[in-house]
Amino acid sequence: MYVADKPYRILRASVFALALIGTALTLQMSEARAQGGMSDMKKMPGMNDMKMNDTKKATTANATGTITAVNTANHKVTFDHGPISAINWPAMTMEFAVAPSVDLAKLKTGDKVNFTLSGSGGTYTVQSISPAS
Ligand SMILES: [Cu+2]
Repeated sequence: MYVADKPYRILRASVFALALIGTALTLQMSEARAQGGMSDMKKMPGMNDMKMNDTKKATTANATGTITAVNTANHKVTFDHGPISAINWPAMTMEFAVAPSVDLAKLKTGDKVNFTLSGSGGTYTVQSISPAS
């Protein structure tokens, strides 16, 4: 009984592992697509451009999400966020670097928040976080 059961369990474990890899790849692809979409997104001249030394345009965006992790040591926060139309991103869970001015001590997992992003290309930094009503 046990011997006959074992190959099945190994097979099931393999299928599960493949499913996980598939999910990871899909997530990476959607992230890449979101980032690729950046290049033809708004290239609005704005005040932010004046602060930038590089040739990329800075974009700011507002987003809403739920905090799923607070990484105080690296000053990063993970959000399960909704679609961010300003930068053409779908809803996803991801970690962001947070500006030093934002106090992470006030934040905790499960908080529903509004937050703002600033950055260019695929790299965005959270500039502010406030409780969502
Ligand atoms: Cu995202």
